[in-house]
Amino acid sequence: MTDQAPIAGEQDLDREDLKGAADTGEIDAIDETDEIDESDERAEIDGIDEAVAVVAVEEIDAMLAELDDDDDDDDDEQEDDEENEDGLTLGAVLYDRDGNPYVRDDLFGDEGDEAKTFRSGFCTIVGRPNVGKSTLVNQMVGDKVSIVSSKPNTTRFQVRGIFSTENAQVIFVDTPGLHKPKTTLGARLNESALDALSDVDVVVAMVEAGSAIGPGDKMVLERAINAVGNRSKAALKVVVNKVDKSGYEQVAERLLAVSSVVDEILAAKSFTKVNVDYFPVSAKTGKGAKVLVDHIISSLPEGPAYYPTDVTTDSPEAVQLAELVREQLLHRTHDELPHSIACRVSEWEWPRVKVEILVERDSQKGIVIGKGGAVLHDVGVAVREAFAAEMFLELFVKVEKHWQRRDDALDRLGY
Ligand SMILES: Nc1nc2c(ncn2[C@@H]2O[C@H](COP(=O)(O)OP(=O)(O)O)[C@@H](O)[C@H]2O)c(=O)[nH]1
Ligand SMILES: [Mg+2]
Repeated sequence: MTDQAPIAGEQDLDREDLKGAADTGEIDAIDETDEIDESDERAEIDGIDEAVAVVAVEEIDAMLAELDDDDDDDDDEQEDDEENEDGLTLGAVLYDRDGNPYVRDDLFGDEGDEAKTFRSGFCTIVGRPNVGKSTLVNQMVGDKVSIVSSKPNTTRFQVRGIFSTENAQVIFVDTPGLHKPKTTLGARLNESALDALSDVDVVVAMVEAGSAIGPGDKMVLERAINAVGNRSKAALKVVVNKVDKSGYEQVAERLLAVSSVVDEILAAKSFTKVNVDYFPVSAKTGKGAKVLVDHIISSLPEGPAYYPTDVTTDSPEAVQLAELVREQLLHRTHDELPHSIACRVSEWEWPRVKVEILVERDSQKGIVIGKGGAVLHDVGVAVREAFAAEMFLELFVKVEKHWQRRDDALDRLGY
């Protein structure tokens, strides 16, 4: 992987951490008043808003304390291992001859009924472009399944990131950012994000700690609330992301602001049963992600694993590869160009692979190729490093006029 691409390995929250937490069933609620130390007078405060703020500040204190405390990691891992053994659920999910998963709960004795409960379901992440949805999905899954860049509208597909523990499987659905579309591609991206909100178990609506809750965020929250509002079993998790960039007063302020917007929307729609929790998170460092994942799992219905438990995405390899090429190009291009780039694998004869890079204008072709082919060369090196060193990767640049506005081109690209 390249240094531009945040991946799980570089971050301090790893898959085992998440697994351990889920296995032990330890749930570290930040919105529930019973989690507050009873000696703390602030716990007496009546009313959700204050409770959210109090716990949020405590949560962030703990997060900051952890930052100085890297040595603890080994001990934690050991503890998790021990607890894993205690809460063992042996192969509760099996696969039949056709590879379909099913649950056998008659294989074990009566003891530990709770541990045997297997939960599974879909969790869709929505938010304005660039708030950090893809980064969070990668962080929660513990693998790089969705590409990330500082340019808005990087994600063009619904990307599924699959996270499995012994007791649960969450299928995270990363979506393109919800925004006001200017092109046919933009309209399709919005549709795709809204599509992913139908029939979900959990919706994560994400805002950023560093900027005020604007009209774009309100639209996102409204869509998210609509998706869960009439379904008593669906839950909404509101995430305030990028807390690593803000002081905790600002984070607490943002948590309060977003919760009052949510309350307003709920009141306006007369939804009374919506189950909403608030989480301060840094998708980039992983702080707060484990708590969030635990909560998401506890909100899932009982059900079998939908995917084999050792896969982290259902994106075909050719799509993953084309996306990695696009990610590297996004890191090296500016202004309007990132939106004009599309990539697709045109030949796959492993280890020989050809990827076509589409741009919209002749003038863009030169920029993508770079002086003496320098840009393409660097992209190729980074992609091979991230994907497979033994691959022979050929990159071609083609001009396809106005592909973003043409249905036929979008169909061909799978958008
Ligand atoms: N500082 C900081 N940056 C973040 C965090 N999460 C995401 N980012 C950055 O925000 C930009 C957009 O992230 P991305 O995941 O592509 O956002 P998306 O458009 O919502 O999917 C990237 O440059 C990320 O590295 C975070 O928690 N902290
Ligand atoms: Mg994204």
